[in-house]
Amino acid sequence: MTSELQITPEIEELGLEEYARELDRDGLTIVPPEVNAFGLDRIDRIVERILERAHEMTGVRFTLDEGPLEELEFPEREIPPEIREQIEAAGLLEAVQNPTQFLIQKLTQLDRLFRDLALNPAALALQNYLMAGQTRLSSANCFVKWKGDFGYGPQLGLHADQGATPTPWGAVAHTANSTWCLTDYTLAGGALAYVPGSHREGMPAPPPERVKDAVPAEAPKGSVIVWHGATWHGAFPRKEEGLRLGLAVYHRHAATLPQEDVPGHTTEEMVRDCDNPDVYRVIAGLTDKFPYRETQSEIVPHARQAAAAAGG
Ligand SMILES: O=C(O)CCC(=O)C(=O)O
Ligand SMILES: [Fe+2]
Repeated sequence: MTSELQITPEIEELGLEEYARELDRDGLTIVPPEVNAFGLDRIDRIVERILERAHEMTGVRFTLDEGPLEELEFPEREIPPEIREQIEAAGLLEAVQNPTQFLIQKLTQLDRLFRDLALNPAALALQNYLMAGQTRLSSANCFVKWKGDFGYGPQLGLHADQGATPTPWGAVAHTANSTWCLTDYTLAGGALAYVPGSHREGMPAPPPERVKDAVPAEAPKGSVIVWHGATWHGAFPRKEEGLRLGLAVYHRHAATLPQEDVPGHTTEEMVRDCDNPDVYRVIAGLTDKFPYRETQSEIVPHARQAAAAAGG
């Protein structure tokens, strides 16, 4: 099958053709640290900020080798009985009641390092390839995950991220993910799971039997995993001590709603304090016409000056 997506000048300049072809074929590609060139020194600084923030949010210290140093519990949630039955039938009760991960949100506000990560030219070029040049930020969240046999349950939580947008889907992505591996991604370590080629199925979730087609996205720390919003993915449970940290820079096509109100919370100060203010302004959605924030975004007519003078 030939692609309807066009290789862009940025893809060629950055030598990313093979990654673009893989995205097209499999719906996912892994760009290693030596190709994405973000730099492992900055990845290390990001890991430090994440561990600090995890401590601030939970009151518990985390280390890469040991995970959370104290036992954690989530606030109890009321689940209506009929929903609880559905969750139980899907084999997900344990995942819902005792997850072994949590999310740190709104990271582009926390430190410029996260804005610089979102500006990585290789990751952005692949996002713009998937979205025909119209990529914007949707959210930036870190998945902090530790040992747990259950994870997302027997179905590995397989889903397509662009499930909220209407089908039929086309080649151009409504959303797409650039997840940065802040630690090594391995099968036993709880790597991302995905079904190669599933972006062509055009369905928000696979039928249960397709879990057998899921493979791990194994990658060394500092890699960025880029996948189409239609690609079925989830994750394997982490069987080892320690942490798996995955930083999801989630993108949307300009015509799709963001998860975070990125345009609303991006200040001029944040834009100036990053690697590339002009590009950041665009991906944050600040140069878009919609949604407008002025009371009146279109021009308004008034009585003609000459007529007003003659009449008065
Ligand atoms: O836990 C994971 O690695 C999968 C996360 C996920 O579904 C996503 O980032 O869209
Ligand atoms: Fe997802």
